Amino acid sequence: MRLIAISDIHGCNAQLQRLLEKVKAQPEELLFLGDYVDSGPDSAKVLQRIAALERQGAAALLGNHDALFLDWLKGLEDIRYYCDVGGLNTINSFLSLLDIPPVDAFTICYNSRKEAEIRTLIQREFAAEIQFLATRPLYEKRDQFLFVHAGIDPEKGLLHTSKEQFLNIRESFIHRYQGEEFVVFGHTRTRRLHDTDHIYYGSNRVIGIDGGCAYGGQLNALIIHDECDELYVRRDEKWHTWHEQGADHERIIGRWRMNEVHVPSTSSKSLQVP
Ligand SMILES: [Mn+2]
Repeated sequence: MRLIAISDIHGCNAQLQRLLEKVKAQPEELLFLGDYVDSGPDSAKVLQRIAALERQGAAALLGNHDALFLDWLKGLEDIRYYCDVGGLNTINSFLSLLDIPPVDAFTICYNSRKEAEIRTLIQREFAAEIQFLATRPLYEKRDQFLFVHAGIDPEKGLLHTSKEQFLNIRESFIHRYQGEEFVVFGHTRTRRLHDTDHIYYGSNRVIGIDGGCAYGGQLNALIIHDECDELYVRRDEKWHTWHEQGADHERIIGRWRMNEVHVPSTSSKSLQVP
């Protein structure tokens, strides 16, 4: 079975739909690494799509933005901060599913009665989606791969990583992780790690996949079968494939193969998209 990881969709429902059409995955092959909401235009639809796939067998983790949205719904997050990090589009994506016109930032930020009204409405009308989000796990293990939103504590390891670290850790994990398992993560845009939106294969067995789709980048799918492939859609919705043959990639896949009982063929083809 293949494993297909996708992260940081951030309301980019059109790109997600195209990526899924091209990947042609079975639901149980899919792992979503969180941050379904905020910034992009269609957070509510993304959430409904992910919840449906999860019911069919996909894995779906919690991201820090998903946690922020839940906190705002519980009255634990300041609306001005939440709007600053893309939350207004999330709120309006839910209102639009109810055929309610969008609320502007000024109204929701400075009219607490209106804010409470909208919060109550979303809680009532989207109880199933909110319950889905509130029950997302923080990590998923498959064979020698660990899937997380942001990373794990590089010193203490998986079992002693706090929720805060699972959702928010960056450089200290990415550069100092030295564990045996491959860790697939989102959250930190790969452009910050290697100057492109493609998947980042660190020589220390970390694989970053956040292509920054909601910020003008691309939505990546890491496809793990007998080797790692990448399929992606850029925000302009044009399709490309890309198959890294660089040194880090070869090294990391080499290590993975050494640990595998089944040694895959080296001649397997990457996915080709016309
Ligand atoms: Mn994140």
